[in-house]
Amino acid sequence: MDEPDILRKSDVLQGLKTEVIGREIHILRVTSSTNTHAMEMASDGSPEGTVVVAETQTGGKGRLGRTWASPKGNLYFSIIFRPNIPLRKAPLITLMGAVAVASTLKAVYNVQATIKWPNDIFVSSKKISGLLTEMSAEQDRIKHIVLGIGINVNITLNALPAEVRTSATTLVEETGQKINRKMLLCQLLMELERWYRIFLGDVDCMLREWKAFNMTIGNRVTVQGMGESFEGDAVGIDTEGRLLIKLADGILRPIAAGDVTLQRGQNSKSNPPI
Ligand code: BT5
Repeated sequence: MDEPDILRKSDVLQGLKTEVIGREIHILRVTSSTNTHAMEMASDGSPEGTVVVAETQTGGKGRLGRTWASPKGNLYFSIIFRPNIPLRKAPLITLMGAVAVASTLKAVYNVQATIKWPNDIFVSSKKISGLLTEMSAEQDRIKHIVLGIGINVNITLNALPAEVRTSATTLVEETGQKINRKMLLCQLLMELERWYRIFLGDVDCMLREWKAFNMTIGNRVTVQGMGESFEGDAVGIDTEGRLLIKLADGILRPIAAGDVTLQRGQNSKSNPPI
């Protein structure tokens, strides 16, 4: 007999009102990483909008070699994009995805989600979702981008490794209700399609929404990465999605990658560096 809460392709397709994203969808019981799977499919020619979902991942990936704990009961999925945009704009796909996740959580579950640059979604100062973007490019041309999204949904926090448990939350925890994962997945894919369209036509509109959800700008931060660490004030975001840090001498330094830790107590304990 089927497990009651298993995602089925026919159910998802029935609930999905999109034109591109998820029209080709692969739902797996288990894979090492939906991102790795989708990157392989993209290299083999799978079309834009192809989605790979897994009930659990044995090697869920975070950024910079970190891991994403992937017990059953959450959502783990990756989407193939083939945008006709300059390479330097590729990081904006992560921001676009974060806007879609945060706005779905707000619109459907009335959960106040905030985005921590570049790829974390927080609720009640705890991490509920992380995004991982991977890309294949040649010279200045993007071949494909895979956007992977993990969201903690119906698990109990005990299902997460001890070191993550205190800094993580789940949708069931935040809403007090067991979540229909099929509906959540459909809503997310529809919102992703909406924001992907907006992003392609009007980056500024997407960035305005990102700013409305963000928790990073306006804070003093420590930036780590590229073998250095420094402090500054996060004052804005540029049109390539780089975080603008104002240094002590007043100079603005754009950050394309790295770990940002917020100071002034906000999440500084519960929030591991991204
Ligand atoms: C991320 O990395 O947050 C990106 C996570 C992307 C996961 C999705 S799932 C579908 C797709 N397939 C993949 O293989 N990956 C993507 P980062 O910013 O590096 O954060 C990783 C850190 O988050 C870890 O070092 C832990 O501290 C914490 N963490 C790990 N699992 C977590 C979880 N389930 N909930 C909350 N925090 C977690």
